[in-house]
Amino acid sequence: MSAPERVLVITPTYNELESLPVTLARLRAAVPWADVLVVDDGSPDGTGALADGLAASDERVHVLHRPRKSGLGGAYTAGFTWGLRRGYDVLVEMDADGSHAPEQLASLLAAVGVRQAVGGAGPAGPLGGADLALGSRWVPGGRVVDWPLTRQVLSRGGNTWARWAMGVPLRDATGGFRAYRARALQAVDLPSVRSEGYCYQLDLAARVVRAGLTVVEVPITFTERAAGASKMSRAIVVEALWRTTLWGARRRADQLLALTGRTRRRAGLPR
Ligand SMILES: Nc1nc2c(ncn2[C@@H]2O[C@H](COP(=O)(O)OP(=O)(O)OP(=O)(O)O)[C@@H](O)[C@H]2O)c(=O)[nH]1
Ligand SMILES: [Mg+2]
Repeated sequence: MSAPERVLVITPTYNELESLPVTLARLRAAVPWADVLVVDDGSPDGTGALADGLAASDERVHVLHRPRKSGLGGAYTAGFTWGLRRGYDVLVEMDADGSHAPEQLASLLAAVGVRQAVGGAGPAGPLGGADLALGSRWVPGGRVVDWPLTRQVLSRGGNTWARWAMGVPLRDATGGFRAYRARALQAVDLPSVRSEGYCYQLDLAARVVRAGLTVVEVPITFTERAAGASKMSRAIVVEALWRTTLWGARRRADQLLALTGRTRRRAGLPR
């Protein structure tokens, strides 16, 4: 009988004093066998100290402190690196602000084949699921609650644009509620990822697809945060726009070069 799989839920925080304890309590109740890593960027409101307090009384909770606010992408890369070094089988991204329902985590875990997530009958160990499961707002069954129309339009529009520019057939590649098999993260070459914000999510999903691994989208209900302030900014949107445009232009140029090469070869000309 194989050992149960080890799951690490990574939750980045910046000024989430009100939200973090609620989110962690829900998570520990929903998936008590998963470990948690809070990655705090020196939150001035004391979220880091609060997380240390929670970790002191719960051996499944861990905290990684970074000195200052350095972006969501870097926080996740630091968390993934921490988890991969410790041999976790599955690494999950989940926001602290309550937008991602811990009660829906089991369906993401089931999609990457974690047997504990489907009731634990039979031997533990991989069921042969996907390499990456994306929590998706924009597939049938997916929903958003209390999210302003402007944000919905931005998210849907951004995903449509990214799908076209990057050629990645995903409905919601910018979301931050997802479960990776360790092998998917090992395939993406984390140290070379430069993107932040939404772009980080897109970048990683595209890299997993291009590595030839399997990505599935699982419907989720995304709920607007009840407390604290959003860290979403114009800079994050602008970054996503210029990076996807650049990636898209490169992809089209590569396609064009490949096409020209094929045509010249067929005509018997040197390339
Ligand atoms: N460690 C760290 N966490 C961050 C940083 N920026 C945002 N976060 C956390 O990442 C999660 C998502 O950030 P949000 O502010 O909710 O941004 P968002 O979900 O993209 O936007 P909203 O839909 O407006 O909430 C939250 O748990 C934040 O506290 C950062 O620079 N460092
Ligand atoms: Mg949020």
